[in-house]
Amino acid sequence: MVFREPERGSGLAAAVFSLFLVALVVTTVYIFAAHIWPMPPAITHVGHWIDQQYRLTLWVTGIIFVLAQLTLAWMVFRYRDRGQKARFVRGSHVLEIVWTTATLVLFTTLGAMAVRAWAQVHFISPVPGALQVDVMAEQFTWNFRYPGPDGKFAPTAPIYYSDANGNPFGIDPSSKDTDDIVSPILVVPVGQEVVLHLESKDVIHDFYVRELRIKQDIVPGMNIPIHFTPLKIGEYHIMCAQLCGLGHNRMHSMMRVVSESDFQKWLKQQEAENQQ
Ligand SMILES: [Cu+2]
Repeated sequence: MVFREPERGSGLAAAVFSLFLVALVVTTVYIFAAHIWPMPPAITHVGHWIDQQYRLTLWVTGIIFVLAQLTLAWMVFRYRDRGQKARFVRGSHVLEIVWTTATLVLFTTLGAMAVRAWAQVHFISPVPGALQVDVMAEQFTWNFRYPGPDGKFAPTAPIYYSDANGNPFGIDPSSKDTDDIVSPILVVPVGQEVVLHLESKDVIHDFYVRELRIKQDIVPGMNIPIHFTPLKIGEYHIMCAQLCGLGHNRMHSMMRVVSESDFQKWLKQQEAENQQ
């Protein structure tokens, strides 16, 4: 019987793997630091808070990521196989308690700091008198409904849904309230709070406007309100951020933020078209 001495020494493999880890760290940091895919600037106060929170989280987790990966790379090389005998290590309870507690404190603190932005979107009600708009999502279009001059939404029912007849919201034709405005784009006045009531006719869609830093799922059978105050006049893309079928990539509309007077003008125009 021939005993073969096992191969010793893993210098090359350890060096290659350590270098790979270092390259991974450098590439990852570069992707974030170089702002290769920057977000367009936020146009709401809440959007700025969300950006701040995101930057803070990225810095904290980024520093930990870099330190942890570089330590790993160093360990891989430092403790490579040089023919030494392996040793059993029992671990350290103290260390485990320390890093579990540190992680807990870190994430709880980051969470607590995000409460302001989160609460502003999800728990704090919009101001009374905010502009109310109904949003209907369906495969693969968006429609927006304004209450019209009387300030009231007409009653709707699914049996009246008819895109062909220009009634995507299913407004009851027998209703006397016929002044609702239905539009394929969202037009809102700058500096005013807007409440969107999100509804879907068929599958789950997602209302996403990058500049608002809002991304909200729309679930059939639910009416989900979101609110925001746009602070910058301009045109912004509304995208569906939920893979909702074959035409998902076409499910797109625009949000136009205009001055108060332009908004009133637009409403008047829509009302006039309604009466024709
Ligand atoms: Cu969709």
